[in-house]
Amino acid sequence: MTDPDFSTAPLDVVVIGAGVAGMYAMHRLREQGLRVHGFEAGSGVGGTWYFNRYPGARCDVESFDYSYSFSEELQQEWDWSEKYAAQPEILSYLDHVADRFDLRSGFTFDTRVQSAQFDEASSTWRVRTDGGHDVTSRFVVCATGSLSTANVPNIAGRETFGGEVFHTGFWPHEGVDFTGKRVGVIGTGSSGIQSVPLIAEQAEHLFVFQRSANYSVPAGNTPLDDKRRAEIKADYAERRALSKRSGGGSPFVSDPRSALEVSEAERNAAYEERWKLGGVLFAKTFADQTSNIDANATAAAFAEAKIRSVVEDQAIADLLIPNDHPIGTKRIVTDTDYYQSYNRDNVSLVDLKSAPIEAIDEAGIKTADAHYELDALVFATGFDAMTGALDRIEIRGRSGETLRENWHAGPRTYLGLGVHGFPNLFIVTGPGSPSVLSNMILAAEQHVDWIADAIEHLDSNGIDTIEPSAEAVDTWLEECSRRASATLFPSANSWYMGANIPGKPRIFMPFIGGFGVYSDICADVAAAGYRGFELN
Ligand code: N01
Repeated sequence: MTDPDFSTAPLDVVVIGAGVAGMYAMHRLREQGLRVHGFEAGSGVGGTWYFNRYPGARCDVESFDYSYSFSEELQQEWDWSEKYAAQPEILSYLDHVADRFDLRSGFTFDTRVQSAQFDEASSTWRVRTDGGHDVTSRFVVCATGSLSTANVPNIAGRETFGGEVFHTGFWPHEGVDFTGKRVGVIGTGSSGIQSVPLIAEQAEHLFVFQRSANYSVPAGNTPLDDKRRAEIKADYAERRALSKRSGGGSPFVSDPRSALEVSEAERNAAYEERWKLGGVLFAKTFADQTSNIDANATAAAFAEAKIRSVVEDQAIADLLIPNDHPIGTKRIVTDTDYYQSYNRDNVSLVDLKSAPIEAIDEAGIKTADAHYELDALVFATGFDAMTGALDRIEIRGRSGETLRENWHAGPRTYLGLGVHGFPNLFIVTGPGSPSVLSNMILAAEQHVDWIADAIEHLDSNGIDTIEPSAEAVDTWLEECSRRASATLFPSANSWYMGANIPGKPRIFMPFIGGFGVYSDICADVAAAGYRGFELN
């Protein structure tokens, strides 16, 4: 596809990224009559679902909820085959959406934005790419994703490994056949835990290198039949309304009581019900589960018993039971047969807490007490979350300051949407918004709608720029920090806290007050004439 002629006049909007947020931004902003163009590093749409093709990749939000709500026809016509959709089905869905709304024509693919610089005299952004584009635009919408910049730990000798090397977040499109191979997986977050059972089915031997154990709840995935699909579709409006008012963007609410005020029998019955429902919702069985350590301990004990009941060797179960964070304060993983994998003869758990990795060499991994010979190595080591993708673009604001400099002590936004000193730059599901704590598709829609309305407001009032005031950013940071401090989340060494990246400032990045609450705040800000933003 050839690019449009960028030289005739400034674009209205450059969209960075063609994942779920960038795709909707392209649709919504075009519908508003704006001249929009997007750049995407991948060769196709889908973002996370384009890149994360590792075996077992599956969404942990139910498929009917993890889908666009903006088009009633779209949500009625698409048929999900499973309760929790796997990556190939989600990518087909996103490809379908791109075709149906002609979104691909708005993007240049295989192209990474390298820099964006604001010019105060013309109130425009100059955006340059690694494909040689040099484009002027009134607005920039960063739909760059929260988990899109791979973290590959700098382990001594990493480059010397003689076998195949993969990162779960950038999996080969043609798939990988591990048959007959000795495979090492480093990392036991969602990506590692989801891929282990499938790699174990193929590999001659699988070594799972675990630094910290994580809590995982079985997905309880089931096929969806016509009857179930019809039931959900008949009630879609109500389901969406509940999701949009909820804390996490799906139609499930916690029991408002404390886990400690009900009897043990009632509490365990509630946990059992959530456990069967599957996935991360277990963390929200009772309202105080992630704010009261004693309430949390009851959920942790329940999960521990579940792990022990599956894993045959209790010494291995001991290692698989987390002991360094309250349950739910790192994202609970949604798995299929993860713990069962450790009952296989060809799977070994390598405990890095007792014997850390010392080096990678040509033949494999050397820990403090052994050497593991490997044919293939899988880094399931996560991402430089929430700030990584923005950090690698040279974004320069009004005074020439870079976003990187502005965020040197941690990300500073107002509502996660805008940054002081960076007029007309919008971030979708950025730090300071519910983002990764919510259903990312509904969160992206809410943000993009807000951004589109803001641009409409500017255009209909002859206003050139919108930029959060310094005070609004300070106040919002305090608000986010106050809300996070009232929970157990800051006590975990999670990627929410930036703790997985050496040297990254330690700050709880998402807004934890809930998706519904947050949406109301954004609506209220707009209704009050964009309170906290300077309009010029
Ligand atoms: O990454 P992670 P992820 N040596 O950061 C380990 C979403 N997601 O890709 O905990 C040894 O969670 C690290 O150990 P530790 C979801 O939101 C969703 O799995 O730092 N180990 C950890 O075990 C998720 O939370 C789905 O001690 C090292 C692992 O690598 C987020 O993406 C599926 C190491 C990284 O875990 C990220 O998940 C997949 C080192 N030097 C992802 N460095 C769904 O289900 C890191 N580790 C929708």
